[in-house]
Amino acid sequence: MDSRWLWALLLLCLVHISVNSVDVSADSLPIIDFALVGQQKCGTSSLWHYLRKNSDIYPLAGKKETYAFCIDRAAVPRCDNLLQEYIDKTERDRASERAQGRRVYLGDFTSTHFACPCCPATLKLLNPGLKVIIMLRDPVFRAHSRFVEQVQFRTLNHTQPGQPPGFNARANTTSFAAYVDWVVGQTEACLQRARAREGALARRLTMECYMRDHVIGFSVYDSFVLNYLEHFPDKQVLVVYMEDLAAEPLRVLAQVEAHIGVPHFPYSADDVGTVFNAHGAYGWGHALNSSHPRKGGLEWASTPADSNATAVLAAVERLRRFFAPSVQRLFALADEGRITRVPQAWRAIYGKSAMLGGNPLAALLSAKG
Ligand SMILES: *[C@@H]1O[C@H](CO)[C@@H](O)[C@H](O)[C@H]1NC(C)=O
Ligand SMILES: *[C@@H]1O[C@H](CO)[C@@H](O)[C@H](O)[C@H]1NC(C)=O
Ligand SMILES: *[C@@H]1O[C@H](CO)[C@@H](O)[C@H](O)[C@H]1NC(C)=O
Ligand SMILES: CC(=O)N[C@H]1CO[C@H](CO)[C@@H](O)[C@@H]1O
Repeated sequence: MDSRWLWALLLLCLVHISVNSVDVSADSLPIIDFALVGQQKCGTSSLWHYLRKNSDIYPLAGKKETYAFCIDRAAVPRCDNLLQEYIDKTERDRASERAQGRRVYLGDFTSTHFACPCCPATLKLLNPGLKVIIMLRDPVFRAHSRFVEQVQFRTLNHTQPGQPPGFNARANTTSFAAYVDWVVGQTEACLQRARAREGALARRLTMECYMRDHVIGFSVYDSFVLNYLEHFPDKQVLVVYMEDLAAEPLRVLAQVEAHIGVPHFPYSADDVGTVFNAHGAYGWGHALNSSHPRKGGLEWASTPADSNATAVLAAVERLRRFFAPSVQRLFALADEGRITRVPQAWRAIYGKSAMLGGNPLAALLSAKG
């Protein structure tokens, strides 16, 4: 036989072996493997950057924030976007993996899909076996962090075109204390109307109240966590905490990888030494490196309009009392083994006995001077 034929035969065999070593045919893989759904300002950017070291993980469309079913600063999600367009994107990504003969774990990284009543049902349509990841952070610190960011971006009172206004839209202030007064008042009035209804409608209206403010409402986690748990079995929903990611990044990364089912990547200490979008340093060019001490999410950049420390502390205490019932419902979910154990520090701030005493956040904040 002509040697060219032999070579061709050999090549065919090799191609056959490599194609069959990993089953990457389109219909054997889910449309999407996992979704990191949020919450904003809870360390999702850091987690995203760390996970990108693992080449078996691929973010949908190669980016963070697809905003597929809910955009930023929107009081209403858009789960009625064309699903075929979403599927087309995933198929393009799958095709490029296939070209490399690799089984890549495709994930949607969008931090606005958490505070979104219709998102779990939509994501479940795409993959009933979806692995969901939720990142949370101390709610008062998250709210303050989002406030500082929005003041810095000058977008606090912005509303997306065509959207009903959030409570933020009329908050023409750059003072955190004034903002808390305004939004907590609005939210409480909204909740009172929601609670006059019953069952699923009351739960839905409650979520709508929280959706109307991405600074304070988005820090009320329990109803959004429960919304995901209503649509997916508990074991498909992993809750992780920014405080834990800061304290033990390697352990949390291993936990997330095991949840996705992706092979573990051996991250080095350097890989996880960078904190993204930390206060006052937004954008990729401003990542804080490991020479900055980690505070585990308890960063507090003061706002110029808040020179009255007494007023700030009063606002913080009002928020702590506003968030406590929601945080206590997370404690209950954790105690029942339905979600990951909540950071111990949260119990000292929002636990039932902590609520009987003075504000433990006051000491924390004045220590920061
Ligand atoms: C937003 O607030 C700023 C002041 O902080 C004000 O100048 C601007 O007009 C406001 N925009 C809207 C849309 O209310
Ligand atoms: C980390 O940041 C500090 C201060 O911004 C800078 O001086 C240092 O060169 C940075 N180190 C690395 C490894 O980027
Ligand atoms: C600071 O805020 C407190 C509480 O809101 C208020 O009672 C006090 O008058 C304020 N002080 C000044 C100097 O504005
Ligand atoms: C919510 C709020 O503080 N609104 C204020 C916006 O500014 C006008 C006057 O400029 C006040 O009258 C509103 O109370």
